Amino acid sequence: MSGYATPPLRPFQITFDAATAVVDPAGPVLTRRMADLEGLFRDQRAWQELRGSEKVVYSVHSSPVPETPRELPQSITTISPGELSGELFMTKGHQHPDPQGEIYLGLTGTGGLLLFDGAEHAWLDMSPGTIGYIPPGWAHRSVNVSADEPYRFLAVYPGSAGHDYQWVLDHGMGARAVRLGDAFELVPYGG
Ligand code: PAN
Ligand code: ZN
Repeated sequence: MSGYATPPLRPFQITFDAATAVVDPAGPVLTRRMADLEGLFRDQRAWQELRGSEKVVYSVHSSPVPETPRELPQSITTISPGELSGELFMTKGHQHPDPQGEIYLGLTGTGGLLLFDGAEHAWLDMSPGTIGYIPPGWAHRSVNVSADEPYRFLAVYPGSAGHDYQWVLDHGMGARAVRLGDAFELVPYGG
């Protein structure tokens, strides 16, 4: 299977391999490279230079549960270790147009969940076994804070929530995660 299943769904089991992110049965797989991350990194000149890079910044493996009302889709995201002018590799980030909660479960590596409600930002450290709760109305972006290991997590979200990427381009995320020696720091979004 390589797409979403058609409701009504029968009960079924989904296995996933935390070491590879392979989901079985498989739904859609998304791969994000630099070219897909336009307008998101602070250093736009450095982004322009790397926009043709084949390097995968992150991938998203979904199960076949569709993004339709009353269903509960899931996906596994893997963010490569890396940075652009110090800014750590991250997902695009989005807001759910129909505000509803979502949970993330850390699987491998170490990362962070950056949340922004338009006024205030919050940061949750994520590692294997951590559940990060995203309340309704908080835009969210994930960041790999490790210098050498992929960060991988499971997301479970309401099928009717939708995904608004323009919101982050318009409002930012309140902060950015940048490398600081062996660690990282959060700096103001525009800084
Ligand atoms: C996650 C994200 C996934 C990729 O499944 O969609 O981590 O991040 P972007 O969608 O911001 O590129 C989720 O939050 N779903 O709602
Ligand atoms: Zn989401």
